[in-house]
Amino acid sequence: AWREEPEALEVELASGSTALAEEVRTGLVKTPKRLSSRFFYDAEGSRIFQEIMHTPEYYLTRSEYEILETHKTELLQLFVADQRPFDLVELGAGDGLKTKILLGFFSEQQVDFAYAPVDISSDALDGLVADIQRQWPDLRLKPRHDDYFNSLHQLSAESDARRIVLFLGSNIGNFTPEEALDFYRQLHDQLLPGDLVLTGFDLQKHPAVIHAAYNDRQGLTRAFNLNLLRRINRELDANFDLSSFDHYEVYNPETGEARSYLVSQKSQTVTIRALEMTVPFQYGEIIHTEISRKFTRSQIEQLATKTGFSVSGWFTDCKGYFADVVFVR
Ligand code: AVI
Repeated sequence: AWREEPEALEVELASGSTALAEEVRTGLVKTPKRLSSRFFYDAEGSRIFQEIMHTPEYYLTRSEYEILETHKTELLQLFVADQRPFDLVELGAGDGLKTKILLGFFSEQQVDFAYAPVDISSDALDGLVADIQRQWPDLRLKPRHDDYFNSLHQLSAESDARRIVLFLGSNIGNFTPEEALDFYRQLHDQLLPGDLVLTGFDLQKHPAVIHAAYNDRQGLTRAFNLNLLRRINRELDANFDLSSFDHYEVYNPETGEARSYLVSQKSQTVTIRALEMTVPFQYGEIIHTEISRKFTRSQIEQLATKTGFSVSGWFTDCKGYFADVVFVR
């Protein structure tokens, strides 16, 4: 339904829909059409993602949880090896569920460290900080509501603690190969020799296992993908009919890429009022929305060496589905 109040729209556009507007303006005129998965995470998208992490098919979260629980002592040994206090800097902290395994253990062991969660969403960050203060009142916290690299820069200006960067949950898999290289190059620029990066990588495995993780039976991944259209309707005053788009995912074991699409189920035209734009769709036409890349060990090692790091720790779950890998600068 159209909204009649232009003022309300202006306020919304001013308060953060600009990046989405730019993405929609440029992405929906490309062939094939595309929208970045960066825009999945409005309040509803973040809520659905939390539910996906609990589905039987989405093994990634459980695998990483197992790794951190099983290997927390070895991880701590790596983190304190040079006898310095450290800042545990978590990029894209979200609800910090897995990180709490480490925070609880390090607190119990009276380790000298501070936790610096970094998230662009202040809602997620405020919730996490309140939660941690309640659970571990003595834990030193340095939350940063900012861009990843600005935050790292500020943290290094404030103290000379060793920096240990956490980038968990296979978030790295949502980058293109070029973006992933660029990400580690920028980390390399911000860090000092001896600093560490712990990344969660989803590994290549039987394609059927991966395919199922992005096609859960409850339809949550479908709802997650379609929610992007709902967000565009709300924030850019568009009229996507959600019932005439479907979710489709393919996993290609040759490239290690799971790709998600929205598929138009009929020939239709969508109007995006805030952009004064109409977008025609053919029957069966797709919008590419997400890449979730799965890695081999040698790809991960190459990523480290190409960007000036070396691999100093490699931890997997008992099925070998997922790896938490420590890079040293
Ligand atoms: C956040 N990211 C690592 C998830 C993934 O597996 O690519 C997002 C997701 N997309 C569909 N299900 C979960």
